[in-house]
Amino acid sequence: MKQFEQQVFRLEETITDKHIAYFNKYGIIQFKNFIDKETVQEFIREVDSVQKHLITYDIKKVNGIPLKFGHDEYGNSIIQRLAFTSQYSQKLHDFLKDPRLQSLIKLLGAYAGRIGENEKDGLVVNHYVNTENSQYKQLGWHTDSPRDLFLGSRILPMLNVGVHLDDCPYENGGLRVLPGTHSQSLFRLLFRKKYFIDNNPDKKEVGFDIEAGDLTVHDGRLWHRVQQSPFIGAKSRRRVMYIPIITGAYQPKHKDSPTPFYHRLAQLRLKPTPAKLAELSLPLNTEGAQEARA
Ligand SMILES: O=C(O)CCC(=O)C(=O)O
Ligand SMILES: [Fe+2]
Repeated sequence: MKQFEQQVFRLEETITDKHIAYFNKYGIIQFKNFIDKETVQEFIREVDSVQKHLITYDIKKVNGIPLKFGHDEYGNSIIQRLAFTSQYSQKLHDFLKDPRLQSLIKLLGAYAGRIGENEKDGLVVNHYVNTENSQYKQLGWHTDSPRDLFLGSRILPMLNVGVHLDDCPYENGGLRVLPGTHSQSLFRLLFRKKYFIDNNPDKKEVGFDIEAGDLTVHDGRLWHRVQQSPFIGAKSRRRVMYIPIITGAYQPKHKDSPTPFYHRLAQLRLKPTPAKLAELSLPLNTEGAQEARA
């Protein structure tokens, strides 16, 4: 693996060749202060009101994507993973049109990319907090690419753009990645680690000092995980919005969309033997066949 030289950038109006070169090398890039603190608070309020709406109306899935429910440190119901959040918030919908976000599409190189507001899981909001009843304290090693695995031998690149809504210095846990693994072989993408069940630190992993308002972009093929916070309650809180930037055929989701296999994969905490993966991918193969041929 390439020696990682950690650098932090700023995204003024558009991304630069320097950003692109750094990203191509490591598969991850961090931008400081992408949104200011006031906007962070505004987005937190938006997310809270979307959450309230979904809980009030007892909505468990959005466009086929299951929401993950849990409790905060006061015992209140919270949603620990929201999907398609911008479909419930005009402010978040408008934010996705920010030209600086659009400029990130350049990180896909020759691929024609777009912000997948209505595709994949849409705008995701993850909410990690350590409490007795929290379902979501950490996330095991994975790449974001398994969905594409059996659509053909070529995995389509995608970007996951994280907008961080809480401070999370390295010591608080948070995102850990193996830099450079975005350009690995298909075999390594499948089998470097056990998908989602392996939570062990890797001696080559790197983490970040994140401040609320920072932006991270990682390549979907990069191995990454979320390290649990050593704290409990409010101090362990970590909320991140994820925006998918994708390529390939346009595949919007709608209210009758089926639950895709990669959510079953995460839910089953599957050991990805080739036979199991092939078995699980069957419904997806049918669903995604047109995309693979396109
Ligand atoms: O919370 C994070 O920073 C990463 C989440 C993640 O990797 C995922 O939801 O696929
Ligand atoms: Fe991920």
